[in-house]
Amino acid sequence: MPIAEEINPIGPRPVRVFFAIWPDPETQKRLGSVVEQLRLDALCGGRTTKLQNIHLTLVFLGDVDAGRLPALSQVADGIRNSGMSAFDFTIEEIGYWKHNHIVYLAPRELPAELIQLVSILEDGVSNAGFSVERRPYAPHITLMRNALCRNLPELPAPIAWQAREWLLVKSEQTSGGSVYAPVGRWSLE
Ligand code: 2AM
Repeated sequence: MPIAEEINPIGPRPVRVFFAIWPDPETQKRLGSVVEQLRLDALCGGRTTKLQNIHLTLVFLGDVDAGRLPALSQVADGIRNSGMSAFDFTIEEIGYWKHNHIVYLAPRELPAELIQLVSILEDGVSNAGFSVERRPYAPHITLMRNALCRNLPELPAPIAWQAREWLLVKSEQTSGGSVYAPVGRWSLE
């Protein structure tokens, strides 16, 4: 029997985690109201993201051992101490990915600060020994899952988002869908 299992009979406990930014309650409402405004449930069917779950993922880590969470927080502490800037951006696009049946919102233009934060986070976590998916970053806010859409209308109006902090979030899959819980938060200056 491997030594690790003798010490901890339960073995490593994987938790699914990701770094993300979360909208403030007003922005959250505006983003969520797009579903109703555009009648997306009638148009595409599928499952609407709960208001409190609306977010923009920065870096997805997937399953990591729970004992490694402090190492992830340390990476984020180091980045915060190097003074990352707060930034504003605008959500102007709505789209549909056929391959995974997701309806999403996205910014048309990516602020330099967002790109910088993602790239510093990716470098930080991979230097700390975590594996990060190196596929091109496609920032998006998932609005609906299991959707089947043909043509989508345009977004009625742009939605402004002021990013002032970023979070490390734990994701649990339950029968009622994903439940997200923040593990840590770091402010942007
Ligand atoms: P999604 O909404 O497009 O599924 C929690 O699952 C967050 O991580 C979601 O924003 C999810 O994006 C994103 N995510 C899940 N799997 C991912 C992967 N393999 N690569 C990048 N992001 C992923």
